[in-house]
Amino acid sequence: MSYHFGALSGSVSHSIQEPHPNSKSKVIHNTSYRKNLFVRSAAITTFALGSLPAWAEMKLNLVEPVSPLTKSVYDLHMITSWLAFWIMVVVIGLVGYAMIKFRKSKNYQADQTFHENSFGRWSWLLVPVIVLGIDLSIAGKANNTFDQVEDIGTADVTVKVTGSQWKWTYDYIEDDIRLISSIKKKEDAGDEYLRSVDEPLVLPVNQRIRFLHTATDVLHAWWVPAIAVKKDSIPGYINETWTVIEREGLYTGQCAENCGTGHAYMPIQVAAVSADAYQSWMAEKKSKKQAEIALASSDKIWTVEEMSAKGEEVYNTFCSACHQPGGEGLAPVFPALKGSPIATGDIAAHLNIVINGKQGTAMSAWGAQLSDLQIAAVVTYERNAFGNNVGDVVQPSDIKAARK
Ligand code: HEC
Ligand SMILES: [Cu+2]
Repeated sequence: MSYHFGALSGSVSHSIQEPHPNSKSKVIHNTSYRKNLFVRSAAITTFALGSLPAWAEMKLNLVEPVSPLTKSVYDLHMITSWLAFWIMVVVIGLVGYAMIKFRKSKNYQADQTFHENSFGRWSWLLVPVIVLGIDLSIAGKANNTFDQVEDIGTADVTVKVTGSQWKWTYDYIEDDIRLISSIKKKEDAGDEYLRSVDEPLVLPVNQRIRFLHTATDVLHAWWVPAIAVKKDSIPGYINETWTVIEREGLYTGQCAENCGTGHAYMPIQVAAVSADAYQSWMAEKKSKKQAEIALASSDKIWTVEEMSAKGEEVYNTFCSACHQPGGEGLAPVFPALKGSPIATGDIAAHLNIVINGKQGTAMSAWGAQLSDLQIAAVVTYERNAFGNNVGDVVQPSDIKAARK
């Protein structure tokens, strides 16, 4: 043991009862080190004070909750953090007190009769009982929160949330409306890049919302800490969460399951609006959809120019992230469409890969996600843009036929 002590304090071997043989001379053995320490702590303090405004900006705590469930998660976090903090204060205080009060240089001797009085005898029992009591009351509170998480009752609005590489698809089950929400491009997002999307999920406040979580390819997790708890999105399974958003606002989150190289590029935004605003937003979405359907099923024969113009929009929304705006692709994973044998060759093969996707690659089956008109438009665009100049036009009726 003695060599161990020696290594730490630079002293020679001695017993606890003996005073430190040369305590005075050993305490301050290196003044330049001390000076150095002083300069360093002064520098750190100056820096810390100088950056006070930055500190005020910095949010150290969890996001402020705005739903009953996230509030109880937040409360749980606060109560455990404060308990841990005060336990730490008491324990460090006691250790510090003991270290100073009973220090070796004062020649203190351990109390040899501690276990003989009643405090010494009962504290061994009491302390664990108190600790266990605190543990159990936290566990009880946590259990209530878990019950609340699983309290899936009827809902006013049901949204199926589907994660895919790398976007979110929202289906409003009752209203049969679908949103596809992707990251907002850097040039449009500015400072909000990686935190903003092109199409936020719109929800009414003070209504009970049910989320059904699933995924099309790999595990994702839809996570908006202010309004809802996090559950995995698993292909082939449906997980359920719920919320009641109590305040209007734009709430931000992100995919919380490492889902591949684009994991960082699938942010989430939820716009919580008043019931009235929600109704009119939904009405507008519906009439837009109605118009799309009418247009897609009309007998209108589209020209190459009309189709390509429409297709450019579709392409820039859904395809350009991988195939790039100029169709040059991103070697080696995302093939170029510019001069691609498929995009300039047989129409049937082109329609096939767009409608059915390609198993085991990032190319998903767009047939399930886009309308006949959208697919006809994007395929026409691909065949005529990027200098492909095939010159043919695909009609919505061709897509209808190709889907069978
Ligand atoms: C997430 C990335 C991604 C997105 C988004 C995407 N694709 Fe693809 N696409 C791929 C990959 C990967 C392939 C190559 C598949 C393979 O290995 O054959 C591919 C292949 C293709 C091909 C065949 C090209 C060739 O020469 O092999 C066409 C055509 C195509 N995609 C069209 C589209 C259209 C239209 C859209 C939008 C509606 C789209 N893609 C969106 C990843 C993507
Ligand atoms: Cu993801």
